[in-house]
Amino acid sequence: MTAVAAVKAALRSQAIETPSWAYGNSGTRFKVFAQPGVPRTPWEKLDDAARVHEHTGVAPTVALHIPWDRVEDLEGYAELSEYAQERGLRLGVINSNVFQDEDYKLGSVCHPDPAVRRKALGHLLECVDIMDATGSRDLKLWFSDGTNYPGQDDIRTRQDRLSEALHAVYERLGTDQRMLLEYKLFEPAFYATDVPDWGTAYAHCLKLGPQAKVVVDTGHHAPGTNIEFIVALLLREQKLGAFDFNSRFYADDDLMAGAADPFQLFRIMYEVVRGGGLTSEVAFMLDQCHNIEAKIPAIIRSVMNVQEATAKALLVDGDALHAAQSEGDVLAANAVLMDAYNTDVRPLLAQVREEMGLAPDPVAAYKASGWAEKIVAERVGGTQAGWGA
Ligand code: LRH
Ligand code: MN
Ligand code: MN
Repeated sequence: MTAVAAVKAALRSQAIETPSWAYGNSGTRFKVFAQPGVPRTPWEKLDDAARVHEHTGVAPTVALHIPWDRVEDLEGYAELSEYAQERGLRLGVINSNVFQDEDYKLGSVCHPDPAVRRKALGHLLECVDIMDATGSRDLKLWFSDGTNYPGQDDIRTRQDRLSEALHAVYERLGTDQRMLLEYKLFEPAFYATDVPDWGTAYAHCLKLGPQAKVVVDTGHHAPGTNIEFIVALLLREQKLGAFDFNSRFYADDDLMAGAADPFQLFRIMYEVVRGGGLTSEVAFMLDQCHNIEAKIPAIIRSVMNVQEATAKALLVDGDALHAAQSEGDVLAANAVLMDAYNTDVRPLLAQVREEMGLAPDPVAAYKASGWAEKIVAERVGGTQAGWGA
């Protein structure tokens, strides 16, 4: 296989997971600008996700968020999974949610009250039941737990409580299932977050075992953090389970992946390629909200941005880079990386799409499809994603 053929093959087999909540209305805490035609049910979210996959060819799975995508019972989830399959999709990561109930004011699995901890654990275990019904491999855990004031609760005891809950969930996993632990620097807790960084997540996952992996949400770091270093390290330790891709300018902005800093996304994807992470062992998810822009084309654009970063990463001339690095030629090594980054990969990706039987420009194809007009006409009273409002 020629080098270009190998790059194309890798791009064809790439899979980017879209989040159900990106299809619904969302906003900031100041205002939700509702858009006409947004999905009213999880089923309709899948209808929209099918459009994204139809035009990009690389977005075959959809992440659910429970309870935002709650259906009646476990049979309902199995039906939802069948519905997805009928549309050429599969249900992906199940995202748990222990951050929106009144009871969770002082935390969920780290709460001082054992009754609240039991309730939170009950939800996490219910999510594994849902994974059994949907056939999902991964459970994603993000905890809003933390404290706002020094002395508010005992930092170490909270780690013990966290560990206890994580172990209980781990025990419940089937042999083919995994749990993914997501960290976030701050928010909603402002003094001490219980899983604030990759190190904390990694330490817990290491103790749990091989089915526990870390999620890197690109919006969850302090400004200036070298995220690609974290990616390289986690891959090296076989502990990188997934990405939540999005862009940030300030905090957890959840803007379109690759919009704020495409160079950072390229550097991350380079480490993924370098570390052999471009496989199904790493779930490449988007975790974003589209507050003011049209949602479906924004999701398509985000998928394309991840593809472009991946294509550039795949184009890095490994031999030339290695030679320059071995010789200690700083400028030459940097130039090899920059050459790949500065390549316009849009024609290559258009070609890949055409070879897959797709239109070369997915956004234009979506606009021409009439789907946007159809959903506005047919769907009245769309739902809120449940996040950021
Ligand atoms: C938390 C987070 C986490 C949630 C999602 C909606 O900030 O990144 O992944 O599940 O947002
Ligand atoms: Mn996230
Ligand atoms: Mn987030």
